[in-house]
Amino acid sequence: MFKLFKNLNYIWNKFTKAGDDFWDLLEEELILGNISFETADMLIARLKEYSYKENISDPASLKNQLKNYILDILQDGESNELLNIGSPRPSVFLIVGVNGVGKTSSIAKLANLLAKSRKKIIISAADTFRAAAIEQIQYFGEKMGIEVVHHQRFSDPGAVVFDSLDKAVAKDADIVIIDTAGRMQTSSNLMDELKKIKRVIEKKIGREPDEILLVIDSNVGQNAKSQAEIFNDSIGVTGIILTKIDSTSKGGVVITIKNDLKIPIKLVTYGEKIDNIGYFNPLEFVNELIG
Ligand SMILES: Nc1nc2c(ncn2[C@@H]2O[C@H](COP(=O)(O)OP(=O)(O)O)[C@@H](O)[C@H]2O)c(=O)[nH]1
Ligand SMILES: [Mg+2]
Repeated sequence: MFKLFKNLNYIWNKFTKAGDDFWDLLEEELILGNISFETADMLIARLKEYSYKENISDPASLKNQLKNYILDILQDGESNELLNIGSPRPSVFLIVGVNGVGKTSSIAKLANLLAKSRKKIIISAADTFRAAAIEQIQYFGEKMGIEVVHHQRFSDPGAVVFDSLDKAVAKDADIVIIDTAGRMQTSSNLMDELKKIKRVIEKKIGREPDEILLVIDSNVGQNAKSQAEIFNDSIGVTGIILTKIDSTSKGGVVITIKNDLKIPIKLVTYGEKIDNIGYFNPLEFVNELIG
């Protein structure tokens, strides 16, 4: 696949039998891979219990069992990695996240991915705050032949979304993908704006957005959890887009986000090219992470 998380392969080869050094090093590496202290602790405790109960201490078997425990977390719950696309049309995806995490570029990638499966997409340029955000998405739209609905800079994002949803109905679009701002004067300002956008959507389509996808930069590490908490508490998050996994060895935080907040990871991006995006695959992820 692609370079992903810090590979733990060396640990399984370094020891012939699990002892204190093995457990300490394994826990340390999990935490360095940005699995939170609590989650790493829980995984190690489960694995130790298994080891003692079953009297199994060879690293290869423990490695497989650890993979199972992580898969348990990632595959837990009714929510899967698939995007909620369907009727009634159009499906509405709201894309949120702090500045610079990769919202706008992920939207271009996602639009391109969905357009390939013959979905008619409208992009809504509702980040009216950041300089050049509108031009950035317009540029992608023109290149991909996807319509971008936009207003002037500093105009009301709610009005852009309102127009985008009208346009989607008029053009019989399948999916509307909404870009949003990542930075305001204060974080409560940003959350208020996102809540307002959400209300505009709800009024217009008579239901919640079909997806509220939080974009997380895999390089930010443990801070990602508090970002997820803030967005989830304010507007509700249905899934994560994990970006920039080509440039990190710290992707383990998504295990914590899934374990603690029950938010599934839906998509990953792994480069700046338009097709550097894929649906999240838990098994692939665990194999990359654990070796
Ligand atoms: N290497 C790499 N860079 C990325 C990826 N996704 C986004 N970027 C870069 O991150 C920067 C910020 O992206 P942007 O979409 O403007 O972030 P936004 O502020 O959240 O909209 C840009 O330079 C992107 O090219 C990725 O998967 N891999
Ligand atoms: Mg942007």
